[in-house]
Amino acid sequence: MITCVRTKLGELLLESWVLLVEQGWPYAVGLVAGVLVVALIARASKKMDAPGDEATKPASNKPAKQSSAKPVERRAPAADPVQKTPAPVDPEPELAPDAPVSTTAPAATEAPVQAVVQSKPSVSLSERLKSGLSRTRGAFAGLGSVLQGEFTEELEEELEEILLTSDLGMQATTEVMDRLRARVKSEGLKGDGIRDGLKAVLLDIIAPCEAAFEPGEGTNVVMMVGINGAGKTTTLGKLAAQHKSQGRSVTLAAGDTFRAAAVEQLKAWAERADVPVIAQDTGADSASVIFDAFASARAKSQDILLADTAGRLQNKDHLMDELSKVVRVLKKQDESAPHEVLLVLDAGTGQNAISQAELFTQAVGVTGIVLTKLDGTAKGGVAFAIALKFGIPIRYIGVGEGIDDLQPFAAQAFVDALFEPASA
Ligand SMILES: Nc1nc2c(ncn2[C@@H]2O[C@H](COP(=O)(O)OP(=O)(O)OP(=O)(O)O)[C@@H](O)[C@H]2O)c(=O)[nH]1
Ligand SMILES: [Mg+2]
Repeated sequence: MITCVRTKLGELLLESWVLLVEQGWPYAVGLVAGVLVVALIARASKKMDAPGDEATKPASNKPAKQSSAKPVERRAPAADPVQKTPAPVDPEPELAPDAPVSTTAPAATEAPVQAVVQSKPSVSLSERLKSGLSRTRGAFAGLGSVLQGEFTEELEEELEEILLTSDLGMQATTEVMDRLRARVKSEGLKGDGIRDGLKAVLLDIIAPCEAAFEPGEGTNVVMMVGINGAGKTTTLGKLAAQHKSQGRSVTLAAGDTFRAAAVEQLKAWAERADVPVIAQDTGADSASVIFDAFASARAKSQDILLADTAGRLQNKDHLMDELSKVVRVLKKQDESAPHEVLLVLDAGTGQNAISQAELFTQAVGVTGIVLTKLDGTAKGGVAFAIALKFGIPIRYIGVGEGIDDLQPFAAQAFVDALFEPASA
């Protein structure tokens, strides 16, 4: 626009020069006055355009710029739907400085837990156990179509395959088949009778493992051991809540000093279960943390000290030695400590659980087993293999990530769940 006005002025000045020559000065003066007026208008319009001189910017740009500025957004957070996106972001930076280093850890662990807890009212624990065993159940429930008539060689083969695919392992499968064969022979079982016979054989094997831990006098130390990610800390949190609800005083010991954020994870569980936790920094000596925690818990006459430990592979000798050291130092305070060593087994790890049970028992004398993640795709068969080989009590079953998702092991319910029809 400015360029256009300037061109016009040039033309007018030229015309006034021509008039001065051809018509005399009065005409020329009149024209020059007109030119001056046009020049003033042009100057004024140039000032208005000045902020960027981008002639393409419409006048409406200014209000638009203001509406996208932050102060405007903060003033009316609810009115503008676009501002709902930044709204949830705001609390995070506010929270972050409050908590030390690992604020994100408890937040991350809390989210899924809450989700599971919220979904609970509609699904009972036994329902979740049944659905947790759905793979195994699928295989066992299919027995109906297999078990018809006589106990033939073909049927034996099919049964063997079902047991193997349900994670019983070769040794336990052979034992189960031998016992079943003997029953079929002595009782003349056929069809559905063979199914009931199998159920009875499995129950015979697993029933002796149904034994609850009964805390004794004084402070009972319960130590959680197992491989990485088996569910030790989660189970510990659930246990804290259970003991507390049964009227016991509980303290937690943050013995996993290896994994960054492990302490924060435990603190989050302590908060949820509303129990105190004794912790030191990551990298501290696990044995000394648990030793100190035991001394403190005894001084405060606590009923239960739940000690977390770092996950470790059972075949890493130096890591297993560290665990043995925890037991050794605890015994310096109380020869009967630890009163319970809970091996936490992810039910989905299959036959590797046998090796875990063997090597953890050698290192720290496992006194009880927790089978976790039975609400997932785990097959329950490994429980029978462990029962046959070690006879260690199975104390609990983990059927979810929520604080209440820990069931005392009940052999009959466990076996029944394996045989539940898929539609149940
Ligand atoms: N679905 C389901 N998830 C579980 C169960 N128990 C634990 N988990 C989940 O398994 C994951 C690992 O659990 P943790 O308790 O941290 O395992 P950990 O043995 O303490 O792991 P490390 O300390 O790393 O050795 C988490 O996401 C838990 O929520 C369970 O019974 N069911
Ligand atoms: Mg842990």
